[in-house]
Amino acid sequence: MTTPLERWVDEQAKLCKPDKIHWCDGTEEEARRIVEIGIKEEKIGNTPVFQELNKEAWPDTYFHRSHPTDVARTEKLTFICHPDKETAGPNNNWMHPDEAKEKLRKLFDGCMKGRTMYVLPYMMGNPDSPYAKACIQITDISYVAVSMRIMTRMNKTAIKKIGNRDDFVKGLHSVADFDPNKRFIMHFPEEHLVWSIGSGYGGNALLGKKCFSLRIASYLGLKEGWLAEHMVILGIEDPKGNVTYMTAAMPSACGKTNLAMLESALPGYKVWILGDDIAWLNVGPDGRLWAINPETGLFGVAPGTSTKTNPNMLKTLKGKKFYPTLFTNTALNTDSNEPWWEGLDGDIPKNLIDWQGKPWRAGQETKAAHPNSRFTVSIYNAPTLSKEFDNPKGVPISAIILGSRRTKLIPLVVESFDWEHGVFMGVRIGSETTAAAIHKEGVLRRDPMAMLPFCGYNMGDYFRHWLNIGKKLKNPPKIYAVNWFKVDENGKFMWPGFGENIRVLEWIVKRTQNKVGAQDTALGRMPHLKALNMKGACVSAKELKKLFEVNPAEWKAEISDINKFLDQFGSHTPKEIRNQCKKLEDSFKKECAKVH
Ligand code: GTP
Ligand code: SPV
Ligand code: MN
Repeated sequence: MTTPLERWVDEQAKLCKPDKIHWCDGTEEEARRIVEIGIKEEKIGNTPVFQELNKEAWPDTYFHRSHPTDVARTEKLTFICHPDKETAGPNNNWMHPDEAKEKLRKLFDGCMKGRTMYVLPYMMGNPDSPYAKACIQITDISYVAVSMRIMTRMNKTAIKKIGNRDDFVKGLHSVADFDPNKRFIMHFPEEHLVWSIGSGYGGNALLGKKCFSLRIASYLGLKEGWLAEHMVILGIEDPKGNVTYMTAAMPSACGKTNLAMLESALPGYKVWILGDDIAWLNVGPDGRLWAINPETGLFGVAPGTSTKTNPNMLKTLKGKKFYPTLFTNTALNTDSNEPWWEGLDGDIPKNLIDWQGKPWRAGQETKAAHPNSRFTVSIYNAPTLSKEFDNPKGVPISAIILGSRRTKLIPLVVESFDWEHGVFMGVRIGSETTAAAIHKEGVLRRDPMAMLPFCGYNMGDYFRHWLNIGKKLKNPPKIYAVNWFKVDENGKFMWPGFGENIRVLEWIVKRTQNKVGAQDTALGRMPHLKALNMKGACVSAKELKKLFEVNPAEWKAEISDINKFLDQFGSHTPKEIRNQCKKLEDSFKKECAKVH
């Protein structure tokens, strides 16, 4: 007797017509064999899928160069296929499921001829966790098969968990011929199903990540009463050894991985990582919010990573616990066969080829590493991995941080008055765009809770869902808006960031422990400047004051932009959110917020 899983795989094979089918068991031995295939047999254009890097400097580490048109998530080609458009909301591209399937069935038909179909069974979350989900992805490229081993718990457990069930999470992926005109990432939330074709890159192709753990899972969360969020999870240990757990939502390429890996600039503090991109949040029986990270890997931005900005990441990349580590679209030092990117320590190597394989000289206008070049590495390699990482219950969350990249306007840190006000702070997140997705860089776009590209249903309903979760929490976390990216008149970052961010986190920890006061302003509660530990920081008193400056004229324009953004959700926008916006407007009318 065949199982629903076997039948499903069989149907996909009939459609895609691969030469071979390989059911992965997720072992290291198997991963080594698949990497060999990527080195010797599989190619993208003329480039082998994998190239081995300098073994002494980078053991078990491989370089991958993507198709030149395939370097980031493609939001324009990403669709949420609910039966009706209203459920998908104005935040998503929508196509009727029947139309989407008809369109893609033609593209999938025979797309794996001459190739191997890899069947990847994987768990999102510890299999012992009540919050974990059993999933299957099909792919036709070694790079994705190996990446999924790093990013998820890929092994036979998922097959056991699925057993005879039909409601497992299904993902069908093919790189096809990488034609950007035939590239689509289609989500069918009702069926827990993703169809992705034409891209081998990150969030487009590793279907456990953004496609399932955010877009589909956010919809499951709406139905089942939990939240799937684009958030870091971290534990902050104070000098007494108490650990405070928090999550932080920040749009793509706005500092999540760096925050999760933070090396404290304040003596006595330690930051433990539990996750750098995705958090699933559940209301526990104790009325607190509990977080698990469904992933097991880090798919992080390489440029800017150095021993100065992120020493723990470099240690993680050199770690040897889990096979293998990958670099995608960095530059290469051809003398030493090592990866290189802008911002890495040391002198610029003499002989470099850029991310497309062309010779590159210092001073050249284009970047050597693609700005969205990334590494894929196991979280188990991190020297700062929290001992709670595998805890099936997750960790209890005392604070939620909401970050964004704003060169003006948003102060260094502000605490919300309460849950509802905090949800509003999340709803109004706007960020200046980066290279993590294909669009013009440096333009402000509103990105509520950093979830705009990842919410699998109408965002107005999502705001309501956040408010409802708050009602179930007896002990809700405190909520904070932060901004590491304010610049001075010369365009220079005013806040040193990275390890220095602990100064803000320390204040947050002390707030959750009721050990420090705050001052009420129109925006929320701000620290008394003296309460921030600035010992040893290169920030003058004048600059620090500027980091908290609030300009009512700028806020007037901001509030009008927020309202315009909310208009598109019509009656789906909860009236509580509109009221919060009105309250903010009124308080600016009454007084100009000042920090003393
Ligand atoms: P995704 O993986 O796309 O979701 O990105 P992310 O949010 O994990 O961002 P990441 O930590 O990789 O940082 C993105 C970029 O922001 C990198 O170039 C970092 O060097 C830079 N960055 C991170 N933290 C800080 C900070 O505190 N200050 C400044 N100035 N830059 C930062
Ligand atoms: C992001 O863009 O938020 C990422 C990279 O984490 S990707 O996995 O490509 O979505
Ligand atoms: Mn991300």
